[in-house]
Amino acid sequence: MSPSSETPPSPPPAWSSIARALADVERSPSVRLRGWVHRTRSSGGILFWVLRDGSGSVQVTARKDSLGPEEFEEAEHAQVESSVEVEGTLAPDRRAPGGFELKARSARVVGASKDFPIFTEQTEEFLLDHRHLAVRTREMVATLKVKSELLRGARELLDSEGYWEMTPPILSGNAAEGGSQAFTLDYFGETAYLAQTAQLYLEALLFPRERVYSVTTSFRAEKSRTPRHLCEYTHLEAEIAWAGMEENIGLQERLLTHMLHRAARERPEELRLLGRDPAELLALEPPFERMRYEKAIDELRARGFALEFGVDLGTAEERALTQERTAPIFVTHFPRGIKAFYMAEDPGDPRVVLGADLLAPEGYGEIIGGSCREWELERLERRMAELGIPQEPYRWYLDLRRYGSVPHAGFGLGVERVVRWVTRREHIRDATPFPRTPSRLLP
Ligand code: NSS
Repeated sequence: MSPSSETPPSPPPAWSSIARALADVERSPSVRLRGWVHRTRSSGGILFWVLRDGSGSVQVTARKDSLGPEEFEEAEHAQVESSVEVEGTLAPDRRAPGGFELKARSARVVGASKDFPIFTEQTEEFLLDHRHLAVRTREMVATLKVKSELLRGARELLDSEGYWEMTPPILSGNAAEGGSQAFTLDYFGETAYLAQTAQLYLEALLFPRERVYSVTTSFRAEKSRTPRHLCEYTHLEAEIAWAGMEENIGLQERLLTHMLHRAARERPEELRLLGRDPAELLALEPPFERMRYEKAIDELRARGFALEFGVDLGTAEERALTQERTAPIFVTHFPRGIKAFYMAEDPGDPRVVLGADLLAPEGYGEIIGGSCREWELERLERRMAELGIPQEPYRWYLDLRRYGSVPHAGFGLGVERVVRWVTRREHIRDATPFPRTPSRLLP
C-alpha cells in the first residue's frame, strides 16, 4: 500500500490536567496526562496506578496486551513518585475514586524514582528533615491549596475595595517591632535588620495612595518554641488613611470572612481531608464579638489565672479565652506598656491604646494585630523618648508626621496562623512548606 492511501494516524490529544480531563470527560474521553505515580499495584497482567498531578488524581489501569510486553514491564517497575506520561480513554468505574478510571493505551516513565523515602508512620523529625519530598503528601498538598485560596481571597477582597498592593522592602536600617526580635545582618559594613513588619513603609505609602496593603515575608528572631511561632512567616498588612478603630476592625472582618468563604467554596474536599468542615467557615459572618482587655483579664482571673492589669496575654491565656468559642473575637484596648511605640493612646483612657488583636476560636489565638497609629508628631516623639527609642533611625518615619499627617490605622495578619486554624494543624510549621524555626534552616 502506498503511503498516500494510508489513513493518517489521528494526532494524539493535547496534554490535559487531571481535573480538566475529568470535567470534560463527556466531550473528550480520550486524554493524555502527565504526573506522578502516587500508588502502584499489579496483578495478572494488569497494572493499577493512582496518578497525581497539580490538579488532582485519577486511577489508571494498564493491560499488558494493550501496552505491549516491553512498555508494560517498564511501567510495572515504576515505583512510587516516578513521573510518567499516560495516554488512554476515561471510562466510568464505580469503584474508582472520582467515578472514572483511565484505561491506558500507553504509559511511559519520564523520571524514575527509587525507594521514595516518605511513607506513613514516620517520625515528625524525619518528615521535617525530608520536607522537600514530604511536600508531596496528601495533607501537605491539601494545606498548600487551602493557603493559596486564602491568599487569593485576601487579594480579591482588598483589590475590590480599592486597596493598592505595594512592595515594601525587607531589608532596613531600623527595627520596627522591638529590636530584640529582629534578625540582623551585615550590610556592607552596616547593620541591617530583616523586616518584622512592613507597617512603617505602608504608612509612608498611604500618602500617595490612601489605602494600601502588602503580602511580604516577616522575620522574628524569637527563640520561643510554641506551636504558633515561626522565625519567618507570611505577613498580610494593610494601612488605611483617615481611619479609626471602626474602619480598621470592619476591614479585618470583611477580609477574613471573604478569605474563609473562598477557601470553603473552592477547597471543600481538601478542608474535609484536613478535618475541617467547610460549613463551619461558611457560617462565620461579621460582626465578631469584641472584648476589652480589662474584661478579658477578669474572665481569665475567674478561670484561675493569676493576672494583673498590664501583663500581656500569652499562648495559654489566649487558648483559655478562645477554646470554647466557635467564632473569632477581638480583644481591644490593651495597656500601652505591652504594645508598640506607634500605637495611639486612647483619649478616653490614657492607660490603654486604640488597638485590637483578633483571636481565632477553638484555642488557636491571635491571628491579627492592629491599631490606630499615633499620627501627631509631638505625641509620637514623646512616646519614643519615654521608651528610650533613638530618633535617628526613625527620622524618616517622623517626617511622615511633619508633612500633611492624617489619622490612620492598619493591621497585620499572620497568614500561617490563619492557615493553622483553618486546616486544624497542631503546629504552625505545618502551615508552610519550609518552616524556619530556631532549630531548623534546612531543607
Ligand atoms: O507583631 S504583630 O502583632 N503586629 C505587627 O507586626 C504590626 N506592625 C502589623 C501591622 O499593624 N501592620 O504581628 C502581626 C501578626 C500577628 O497577629 C500574628 O498573626 C503574626 O503577625 N505573627 C506571627 N506569625 C507567625 N510566627 C510569628 N513569630 C509571628 N509573630 C507575629
